[in-house]
Amino acid sequence: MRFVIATIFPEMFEPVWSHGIVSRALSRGIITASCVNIRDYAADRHQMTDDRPYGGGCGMVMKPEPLAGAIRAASAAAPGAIRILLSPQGRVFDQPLAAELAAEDGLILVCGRYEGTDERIAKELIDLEVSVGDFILSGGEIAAMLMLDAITRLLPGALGGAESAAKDSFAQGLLEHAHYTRPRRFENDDVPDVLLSGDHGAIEKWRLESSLLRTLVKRPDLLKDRKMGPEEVEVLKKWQARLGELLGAESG
Ligand code: 9D3
Repeated sequence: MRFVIATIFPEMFEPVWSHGIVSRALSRGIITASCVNIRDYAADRHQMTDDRPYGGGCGMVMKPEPLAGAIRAASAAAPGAIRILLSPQGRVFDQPLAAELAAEDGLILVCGRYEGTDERIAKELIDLEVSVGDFILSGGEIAAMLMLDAITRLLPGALGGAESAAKDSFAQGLLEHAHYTRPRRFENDDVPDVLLSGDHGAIEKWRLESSLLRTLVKRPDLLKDRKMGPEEVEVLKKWQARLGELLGAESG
């Protein structure tokens, strides 16, 4: 996967290139990454990248010429790459979109600043607009970093264990089960016995139950349109019965 970032703040990405999974994917040749500085394509003496909005109003708008120059330079560096504008008006980024984008050869991530980008950029030079959620950021850079991380970890060989990404509970639409490590007793709180039993069948069952109950309590929206397997139905039926007994005792 080839990533090219168009930004006025390429230095913001330096810690991303030099840490963790993205850094390892770079050194393994799983991804390549470069930045195009939008300011380098500004024509005037002061290299301005913003200007006042036509029609008036407060705030500044990103000028079209430097952005167009930067996007064309990025496209030349990554022919065939999908050109993505990070924008609050885009399709909301989620795991399925991360998986779709991970299948591409190249991604150009265009980071806006100021109140917005000149409309003619999105119309002519952008294939897809992406938002990372319903909250207000100061620009596209942090959104681009988030996408870089989520997409890179899906690429073959990027993670330690071969199947780590596929096994991620979130990839299966559930939250992760609870995790424990040493010590066995921490501040008078013990690790569940089943995890020390060595019974791998029982451990898998406990983990599925932990995943399902956490999802039911913390993120019921995730269970809503998800088709469940027979083991999952069994676990939830068991809890349904337990709650039924409790409520029966309460009302009776
Ligand atoms: C104060 C200006 N806003 C009116 C409510 C409009 C606005 C313009 C520019 C809001 C945010 C931004 C900068 N944001 C991004 O570039 C951005 C973003 C975001 O703010 N939220 C979620 N995803 C993204 S991707 C890029």
